[in-house]
Amino acid sequence: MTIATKEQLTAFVTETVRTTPVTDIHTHLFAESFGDLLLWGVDELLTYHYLIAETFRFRPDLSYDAFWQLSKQEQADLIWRTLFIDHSPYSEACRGVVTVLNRLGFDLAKRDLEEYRAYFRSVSASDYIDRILKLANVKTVVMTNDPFDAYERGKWESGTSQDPRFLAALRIDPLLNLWDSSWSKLKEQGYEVSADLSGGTLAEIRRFLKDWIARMNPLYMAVSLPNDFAYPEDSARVRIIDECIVPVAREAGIPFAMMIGVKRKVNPSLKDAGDSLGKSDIGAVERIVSKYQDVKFLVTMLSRENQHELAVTARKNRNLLVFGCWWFLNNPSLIEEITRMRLELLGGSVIPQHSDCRILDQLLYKWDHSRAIIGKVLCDKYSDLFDAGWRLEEEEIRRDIEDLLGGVFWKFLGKPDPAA
Ligand code: RAT
Ligand code: ZN
Repeated sequence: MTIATKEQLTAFVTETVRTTPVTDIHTHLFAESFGDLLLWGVDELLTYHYLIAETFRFRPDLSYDAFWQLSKQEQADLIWRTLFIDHSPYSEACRGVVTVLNRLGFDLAKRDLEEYRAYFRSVSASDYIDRILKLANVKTVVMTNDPFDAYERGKWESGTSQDPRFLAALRIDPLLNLWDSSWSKLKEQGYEVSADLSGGTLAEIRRFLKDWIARMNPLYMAVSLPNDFAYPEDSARVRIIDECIVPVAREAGIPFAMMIGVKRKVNPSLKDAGDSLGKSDIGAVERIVSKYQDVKFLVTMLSRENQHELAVTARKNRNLLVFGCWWFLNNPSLIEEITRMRLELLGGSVIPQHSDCRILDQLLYKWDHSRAIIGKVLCDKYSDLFDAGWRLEEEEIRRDIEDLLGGVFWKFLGKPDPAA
Protein backbone atom coordinates (compact mmCIF):
# COMPACT_ATOMS: atom_id res chain seq x y z
CA MET A 1 0.00 0.00 0.00
CA THR A 2 1.28 3.47 -0.83
CA ILE A 3 1.83 5.78 2.12
CA ALA A 4 -0.23 8.91 1.58
CA THR A 5 0.59 11.21 4.49
CA LYS A 6 3.49 12.00 6.76
CA GLU A 7 1.50 10.88 9.80
CA GLN A 8 1.01 7.47 8.21
CA LEU A 9 4.66 7.40 7.33
CA THR A 10 5.86 8.07 10.88
CA ALA A 11 3.44 5.59 12.39
CA PHE A 12 4.37 2.85 9.92
CA VAL A 13 8.14 3.33 10.23
CA THR A 14 8.05 3.44 14.03
CA GLU A 15 5.91 0.34 14.29
CA THR A 16 7.95 -1.60 11.73
CA VAL A 17 11.28 -0.82 13.44
CA ARG A 18 9.71 -1.89 16.74
CA THR A 19 8.37 -5.20 15.43
CA THR A 20 11.03 -6.38 12.99
CA PRO A 21 13.14 -9.23 14.45
CA VAL A 22 16.85 -8.52 14.79
CA THR A 23 20.02 -10.42 14.00
CA ASP A 24 22.36 -9.19 16.74
CA ILE A 25 25.76 -9.47 15.11
CA HIS A 26 28.02 -8.98 18.15
CA THR A 27 27.29 -9.98 21.72
CA HIS A 28 29.05 -11.72 24.59
CA LEU A 29 26.06 -13.96 25.23
CA PHE A 30 26.09 -17.76 25.10
CA ALA A 31 23.60 -20.50 24.40
CA GLU A 32 22.29 -22.44 27.38
CA SER A 33 24.57 -25.38 26.65
CA PHE A 34 27.57 -23.21 27.62
CA GLY A 35 26.29 -23.34 31.22
CA ASP A 36 27.49 -20.58 33.51
CA LEU A 37 29.12 -18.69 30.63
CA LEU A 38 25.63 -17.34 29.96
CA LEU A 39 24.99 -14.51 32.41
CA TRP A 40 21.50 -13.38 33.36
CA GLY A 41 19.51 -11.95 36.25
CA VAL A 42 19.47 -8.77 38.28
CA ASP A 43 22.77 -9.29 40.11
CA GLU A 44 24.58 -9.76 36.81
CA LEU A 45 22.79 -6.73 35.36
CA LEU A 46 23.92 -4.57 38.25
CA THR A 47 27.51 -5.77 38.21
CA TYR A 48 27.92 -5.04 34.46
CA HIS A 49 31.36 -3.47 34.12
CA TYR A 50 29.87 -0.23 32.75
CA LEU A 51 28.10 0.24 36.12
CA ILE A 52 31.15 -0.70 38.17
CA ALA A 53 33.09 2.19 36.60
CA GLU A 54 30.20 4.57 37.32
CA THR A 55 29.92 3.43 40.95
CA PHE A 56 33.55 4.18 41.75
CA ARG A 57 33.07 7.75 40.54
CA PHE A 58 30.59 8.34 43.36
CA ARG A 59 32.54 6.43 45.99
CA PRO A 60 35.99 7.95 46.61
CA ASP A 61 35.92 6.19 49.99
CA LEU A 62 35.66 2.70 48.47
CA SER A 63 38.92 0.83 47.85
CA TYR A 64 39.17 -1.27 44.70
CA ASP A 65 40.31 -4.29 46.70
CA ALA A 66 37.42 -3.99 49.13
CA PHE A 67 34.98 -3.96 46.22
CA TRP A 68 36.49 -6.96 44.47
CA GLN A 69 36.43 -8.95 47.71
CA LEU A 70 32.67 -8.63 47.98
CA SER A 71 30.41 -11.40 46.72
CA LYS A 72 28.47 -10.72 43.51
CA GLN A 73 25.30 -10.03 45.49
CA GLU A 74 27.10 -7.64 47.83
CA GLN A 75 28.59 -5.81 44.85
CA ALA A 76 25.13 -5.57 43.32
CA ASP A 77 23.70 -4.18 46.59
CA LEU A 78 26.40 -1.54 46.72
CA ILE A 79 25.92 -0.54 43.07
CA TRP A 80 22.14 -0.43 43.48
CA ARG A 81 22.44 1.82 46.51
CA THR A 82 25.04 4.11 44.93
CA LEU A 83 23.65 4.51 41.42
CA PHE A 84 19.91 3.95 41.87
CA ILE A 85 19.05 5.08 45.41
CA ASP A 86 21.62 7.73 46.27
CA HIS A 87 21.47 9.21 42.74
CA SER A 88 19.03 9.10 39.85
CA PRO A 89 19.93 6.45 37.28
CA TYR A 90 19.95 8.51 34.10
CA SER A 91 23.30 7.43 32.66
CA GLU A 92 22.65 5.14 29.69
CA ALA A 93 23.93 2.00 31.45
CA CYS A 94 21.76 2.75 34.51
CA ARG A 95 18.71 3.61 32.44
CA GLY A 96 19.25 0.25 30.79
CA VAL A 97 18.65 -1.58 34.07
CA VAL A 98 15.48 0.43 34.62
CA THR A 99 14.20 -0.43 31.13
CA VAL A 100 14.90 -4.12 31.73
CA LEU A 101 13.14 -4.23 35.10
CA ASN A 102 10.23 -2.32 33.67
CA ARG A 103 9.95 -4.59 30.63
CA LEU A 104 9.96 -7.61 32.94
CA GLY A 105 6.96 -6.14 34.69
CA PHE A 106 8.51 -5.38 38.07
CA ASP A 107 7.16 -2.71 40.37
CA LEU A 108 9.74 0.05 40.06
CA ALA A 109 8.08 2.18 42.72
CA LYS A 110 9.10 -0.28 45.42
CA ARG A 111 12.76 -0.37 44.36
CA ASP A 112 12.92 -3.73 46.10
CA LEU A 113 15.94 -5.65 44.89
CA GLU A 114 14.96 -8.73 46.90
CA GLU A 115 11.66 -9.00 45.07
CA TYR A 116 13.45 -8.87 41.71
CA ARG A 117 15.91 -11.52 42.94
CA ALA A 118 13.11 -13.84 43.99
CA TYR A 119 11.78 -13.91 40.43
CA PHE A 120 15.16 -14.85 38.99
CA ARG A 121 15.51 -17.70 41.46
CA SER A 122 12.18 -19.06 40.28
CA VAL A 123 12.84 -19.20 36.53
CA SER A 124 14.93 -21.67 34.49
CA ALA A 125 17.63 -20.52 32.08
CA SER A 126 15.86 -22.14 29.18
CA ASP A 127 12.52 -20.43 29.88
CA TYR A 128 14.25 -17.15 30.50
CA ILE A 129 16.14 -17.30 27.20
CA ASP A 130 12.83 -17.86 25.40
CA ARG A 131 11.19 -15.02 27.28
CA ILE A 132 13.95 -12.49 26.65
CA LEU A 133 14.46 -13.30 22.97
CA LYS A 134 10.72 -13.01 22.45
CA LEU A 135 10.34 -9.77 24.40
CA ALA A 136 13.40 -8.20 22.76
CA ASN A 137 12.31 -9.52 19.38
CA VAL A 138 15.80 -10.82 18.64
CA LYS A 139 15.84 -13.86 16.37
CA THR A 140 19.57 -14.56 16.19
CA VAL A 141 22.40 -13.78 18.59
CA VAL A 142 26.04 -13.93 17.51
CA MET A 143 28.29 -14.99 20.39
CA THR A 144 31.96 -14.14 20.97
CA ASN A 145 33.85 -17.41 21.13
CA ASP A 146 37.38 -17.51 22.42
CA PRO A 147 39.45 -20.66 21.78
CA PHE A 148 42.19 -19.25 24.03
CA ASP A 149 39.87 -19.45 27.02
CA ALA A 150 40.42 -22.87 28.56
CA TYR A 151 36.99 -22.95 30.21
CA GLU A 152 35.13 -22.13 27.00
CA ARG A 153 37.34 -24.50 25.03
CA GLY A 154 36.23 -27.26 27.36
CA LYS A 155 32.61 -26.55 26.46
CA TRP A 156 33.32 -26.82 22.73
CA GLU A 157 35.40 -29.94 23.18
CA SER A 158 32.68 -31.68 25.14
CA GLY A 159 30.35 -31.05 22.20
CA THR A 160 27.85 -28.31 22.97
CA SER A 161 24.37 -28.97 21.71
CA GLN A 162 23.30 -26.56 19.03
CA ASP A 163 20.70 -23.87 19.61
CA PRO A 164 20.08 -22.37 16.16
CA ARG A 165 19.35 -18.97 17.74
CA PHE A 166 22.96 -18.66 18.96
CA LEU A 167 25.68 -18.60 16.30
CA ALA A 168 29.43 -18.41 16.76
CA ALA A 169 32.10 -15.81 16.02
CA LEU A 170 35.73 -16.87 16.32
CA ARG A 171 37.47 -14.28 18.49
CA ILE A 172 41.23 -14.17 18.20
CA ASP A 173 42.45 -11.24 20.31
CA PRO A 174 45.31 -13.13 22.01
CA LEU A 175 46.63 -14.29 18.66
CA LEU A 176 46.95 -10.74 17.32
CA ASN A 177 47.44 -8.68 20.47
CA LEU A 178 49.39 -10.92 22.83
CA TRP A 179 51.48 -13.19 20.62
CA ASP A 180 54.38 -13.04 23.12
CA SER A 181 52.32 -15.06 25.56
CA SER A 182 49.70 -16.74 23.39
CA TRP A 183 52.13 -18.75 21.26
CA SER A 184 52.73 -21.05 24.24
CA LYS A 185 48.97 -21.59 24.58
CA LEU A 186 48.86 -22.75 20.97
CA LYS A 187 51.76 -25.05 21.69
CA GLU A 188 49.86 -26.54 24.62
CA GLN A 189 46.99 -27.21 22.22
CA GLY A 190 49.36 -29.22 20.02
CA TYR A 191 50.38 -26.69 17.38
CA GLU A 192 54.10 -26.57 16.49
CA VAL A 193 54.65 -22.83 16.87
CA SER A 194 57.54 -20.69 18.05
CA ALA A 195 57.61 -17.19 19.50
CA ASP A 196 59.62 -15.74 16.57
CA LEU A 197 57.14 -17.06 13.96
CA SER A 198 59.90 -19.17 12.38
CA GLY A 199 59.71 -22.56 10.68
CA GLY A 200 56.20 -23.89 10.25
CA THR A 201 54.63 -21.45 12.73
CA LEU A 202 52.47 -19.51 10.26
CA ALA A 203 51.19 -22.74 8.72
CA GLU A 204 50.40 -24.03 12.19
CA ILE A 205 48.47 -20.85 13.04
CA ARG A 206 46.45 -21.38 9.85
CA ARG A 207 45.80 -24.94 10.93
CA PHE A 208 44.66 -23.72 14.37
CA LEU A 209 42.22 -21.26 12.75
CA LYS A 210 40.87 -23.86 10.35
CA ASP A 211 40.40 -26.39 13.14
CA TRP A 212 38.36 -23.89 15.15
CA ILE A 213 36.39 -22.82 12.11
CA ALA A 214 35.50 -26.47 11.55
CA ARG A 215 34.49 -26.86 15.19
CA MET A 216 32.56 -23.61 15.72
CA ASN A 217 31.27 -22.85 12.23
CA PRO A 218 31.73 -19.14 12.98
CA LEU A 219 30.06 -16.44 10.92
CA TYR A 220 33.26 -14.40 11.02
CA MET A 221 36.67 -14.10 12.71
CA ALA A 222 37.01 -11.10 15.01
CA VAL A 223 39.53 -9.06 16.90
CA SER A 224 39.54 -5.89 18.94
CA LEU A 225 42.55 -3.76 18.08
CA PRO A 226 44.29 -0.96 19.96
CA ASN A 227 43.87 2.64 18.89
CA ASP A 228 47.47 2.66 17.63
CA PHE A 229 46.80 -0.23 15.25
CA ALA A 230 49.07 0.27 12.24
CA TYR A 231 49.01 -1.38 8.84
CA PRO A 232 51.34 -2.26 7.22
CA GLU A 233 53.90 -2.66 9.95
CA ASP A 234 56.83 -4.87 10.88
CA SER A 235 55.14 -6.76 13.71
CA ALA A 236 53.92 -10.22 14.64
CA ARG A 237 50.35 -8.90 14.48
CA VAL A 238 50.60 -7.76 10.87
CA ARG A 239 52.47 -10.88 9.75
CA ILE A 240 49.75 -13.03 11.28
CA ILE A 241 47.02 -10.92 9.65
CA ASP A 242 48.69 -11.06 6.22
CA GLU A 243 49.79 -14.64 6.27
CA CYS A 244 47.16 -16.36 8.41
CA ILE A 245 43.95 -14.41 8.98
CA VAL A 246 43.53 -13.09 5.44
CA PRO A 247 44.21 -16.36 3.60
CA VAL A 248 42.04 -18.34 6.02
CA ALA A 249 39.20 -15.78 5.78
CA ARG A 250 39.43 -16.00 1.99
CA GLU A 251 39.48 -19.79 1.93
CA ALA A 252 36.66 -20.18 4.47
CA GLY A 253 34.67 -17.40 2.80
CA ILE A 254 34.05 -15.59 6.08
CA PRO A 255 34.74 -11.94 6.96
CA PHE A 256 37.41 -10.62 9.25
CA ALA A 257 35.86 -8.26 11.80
CA MET A 258 38.12 -5.52 13.15
CA MET A 259 36.98 -3.54 16.18
CA ILE A 260 39.47 -0.73 16.39
CA GLY A 261 40.30 1.86 19.00
CA VAL A 262 40.60 0.21 22.42
CA LYS A 263 43.12 1.17 25.07
CA ARG A 264 43.11 -1.84 27.34
CA LYS A 265 43.64 -1.51 31.09
CA VAL A 266 44.22 2.22 31.47
CA ASN A 267 43.11 1.58 35.06
CA PRO A 268 43.87 -2.09 35.84
CA SER A 269 42.27 -1.78 39.30
CA LEU A 270 38.91 -1.58 37.57
CA LYS A 271 39.48 -4.95 35.80
CA ASP A 272 37.01 -5.28 32.87
CA ALA A 273 35.82 -1.74 33.55
CA GLY A 274 39.33 -0.36 33.18
CA ASP A 275 39.55 -0.14 29.39
CA SER A 276 39.37 3.11 27.46
CA LEU A 277 39.58 4.35 23.90
CA GLY A 278 41.66 6.46 21.54
CA LYS A 279 41.49 7.81 18.01
CA SER A 280 42.87 5.53 15.33
CA ASP A 281 44.46 5.94 11.92
CA ILE A 282 41.81 5.39 9.26
CA GLY A 283 44.71 4.91 6.83
CA ALA A 284 45.34 1.50 8.38
CA VAL A 285 41.76 0.44 7.55
CA GLU A 286 41.97 1.95 4.07
CA ARG A 287 45.19 0.13 3.26
CA ILE A 288 44.13 -3.28 4.47
CA VAL A 289 40.69 -3.33 2.85
CA SER A 290 41.92 -2.02 -0.47
CA LYS A 291 44.85 -4.45 -0.52
CA TYR A 292 42.55 -7.45 -0.05
CA GLN A 293 39.51 -6.67 -2.15
CA ASP A 294 38.57 -10.33 -2.33
CA VAL A 295 38.26 -10.55 1.46
CA LYS A 296 35.31 -9.17 3.43
CA PHE A 297 35.89 -6.88 6.40
CA LEU A 298 33.39 -5.95 9.08
CA VAL A 299 34.67 -2.84 10.85
CA THR A 300 33.59 -0.79 13.83
CA MET A 301 35.66 1.93 15.46
CA LEU A 302 35.45 3.12 19.03
CA SER A 303 36.17 6.81 18.89
CA ARG A 304 33.58 9.30 17.75
CA GLU A 305 36.26 11.12 15.75
CA ASN A 306 36.78 8.12 13.44
CA GLN A 307 33.13 7.66 12.44
CA HIS A 308 32.90 10.00 9.47
CA GLU A 309 36.10 8.88 7.80
CA LEU A 310 35.11 5.24 8.38
CA ALA A 311 31.83 5.81 6.53
CA VAL A 312 33.68 7.51 3.66
CA THR A 313 36.18 4.64 3.51
CA ALA A 314 33.24 2.24 3.18
CA ARG A 315 31.98 4.26 0.18
CA LYS A 316 35.27 3.44 -1.54
CA ASN A 317 35.45 -0.23 -0.63
CA ARG A 318 32.47 -2.50 -1.03
CA ASN A 319 34.29 -5.28 0.82
CA LEU A 320 34.06 -3.13 3.96
CA LEU A 321 30.84 -3.24 5.97
CA VAL A 322 30.59 -0.79 8.86
CA PHE A 323 28.73 -2.05 11.91
CA GLY A 324 27.39 -0.87 15.24
CA CYS A 325 27.89 1.99 17.67
CA TRP A 326 30.38 0.26 19.85
CA TRP A 327 30.71 0.38 23.65
CA PHE A 328 31.31 4.04 24.64
CA LEU A 329 29.38 5.07 21.52
CA ASN A 330 26.32 3.13 22.60
CA ASN A 331 24.66 6.25 24.00
CA PRO A 332 21.53 7.85 22.56
CA SER A 333 23.11 11.15 21.48
CA LEU A 334 25.97 9.41 19.69
CA ILE A 335 23.88 6.62 18.17
CA GLU A 336 21.61 9.23 16.68
CA GLU A 337 24.39 11.36 15.26
CA ILE A 338 26.32 8.38 13.88
CA THR A 339 23.27 6.60 12.44
CA ARG A 340 22.11 9.78 10.72
CA MET A 341 25.51 10.37 9.19
CA ARG A 342 25.87 6.77 8.06
CA LEU A 343 22.46 6.64 6.38
CA GLU A 344 23.26 9.90 4.62
CA LEU A 345 26.59 8.59 3.31
CA LEU A 346 25.84 4.91 2.82
CA GLY A 347 22.08 4.59 2.48
CA GLY A 348 21.06 1.23 3.82
CA SER A 349 24.40 -0.50 3.15
CA VAL A 350 25.35 -0.51 6.81
CA ILE A 351 24.62 -2.44 10.02
CA PRO A 352 23.45 0.37 12.29
CA GLN A 353 23.73 -1.46 15.56
CA HIS A 354 24.81 -4.50 17.54
CA SER A 355 24.09 -4.89 21.24
CA ASP A 356 27.39 -6.03 22.77
CA CYS A 357 25.27 -7.55 25.54
CA ARG A 358 27.14 -9.45 28.22
CA ILE A 359 24.00 -10.26 30.15
CA LEU A 360 21.00 -11.81 28.44
CA ASP A 361 18.48 -9.41 29.98
CA GLN A 362 20.31 -6.45 28.43
CA LEU A 363 18.89 -7.40 25.04
CA LEU A 364 15.70 -5.74 26.24
CA TYR A 365 17.20 -2.33 26.78
CA LYS A 366 19.95 -2.26 24.20
CA TRP A 367 17.48 -3.04 21.42
CA ASP A 368 14.58 -0.98 22.81
CA HIS A 369 16.79 2.07 23.07
CA SER A 370 18.50 1.59 19.71
CA ARG A 371 15.29 0.79 17.86
CA ALA A 372 13.78 4.05 19.08
CA ILE A 373 16.69 6.03 17.66
CA ILE A 374 16.96 4.10 14.40
CA GLY A 375 13.21 4.62 13.96
CA LYS A 376 13.48 8.34 14.61
CA VAL A 377 16.34 8.80 12.13
CA LEU A 378 14.52 6.73 9.51
CA CYS A 379 11.35 8.77 9.98
CA ASP A 380 13.36 11.90 9.24
CA LYS A 381 15.00 10.38 6.18
CA TYR A 382 11.73 9.09 4.69
CA SER A 383 10.04 12.35 5.54
CA ASP A 384 12.73 14.28 3.62
CA LEU A 385 12.11 11.95 0.69
CA PHE A 386 8.38 12.57 0.99
CA ASP A 387 9.00 16.34 0.83
CA ALA A 388 11.14 15.76 -2.26
CA GLY A 389 8.14 14.13 -3.93
CA TRP A 390 8.98 10.41 -3.50
CA ARG A 391 6.09 8.16 -2.50
CA LEU A 392 6.81 4.93 -0.68
CA GLU A 393 5.06 1.59 -0.50
CA GLU A 394 4.75 -0.04 2.92
CA GLU A 395 6.45 -3.07 1.44
CA GLU A 396 9.50 -0.97 0.49
CA ILE A 397 9.86 0.40 4.00
CA ARG A 398 9.49 -3.08 5.48
CA ARG A 399 12.22 -4.35 3.15
CA ASP A 400 14.59 -1.51 4.11
CA ILE A 401 14.09 -2.08 7.83
CA GLU A 402 14.51 -5.84 7.58
CA ASP A 403 17.77 -5.16 5.79
CA LEU A 404 19.06 -2.75 8.44
CA LEU A 405 18.18 -5.11 11.28
CA GLY A 406 19.84 -8.16 9.76
CA GLY A 407 19.42 -8.57 6.02
CA VAL A 408 22.48 -6.49 5.15
CA PHE A 409 24.61 -8.71 7.38
CA TRP A 410 23.41 -11.97 5.85
CA LYS A 411 23.76 -10.68 2.30
CA PHE A 412 27.30 -9.52 3.05
CA LEU A 413 28.12 -12.99 4.37
CA GLY A 414 26.54 -14.46 1.26
CA LYS A 415 24.42 -16.76 3.44
CA PRO A 416 20.68 -17.12 3.80
CA ASP A 417 19.32 -15.81 7.08
CA PRO A 418 18.72 -19.09 8.95
CA ALA A 419 15.85 -17.56 10.92
CA ALA A 420 14.07 -16.07 7.91
O1 RAT B 1 31.43 -3.59 25.31
C1 RAT B 1 32.03 -4.29 26.10
O2 RAT B 1 31.46 -4.94 26.95
C2 RAT B 1 33.53 -4.34 26.09
O3 RAT B 1 33.98 -4.78 27.30
C3 RAT B 1 34.17 -5.27 25.13
O4 RAT B 1 33.70 -6.56 25.34
C4 RAT B 1 34.09 -5.06 23.69
O5 RAT B 1 32.79 -4.97 23.24
C5 RAT B 1 34.80 -6.17 22.98
O6 RAT B 1 34.17 -6.98 22.31
O7 RAT B 1 36.04 -6.22 23.11
ZN1 ZN C 1 32.10 -6.75 22.55
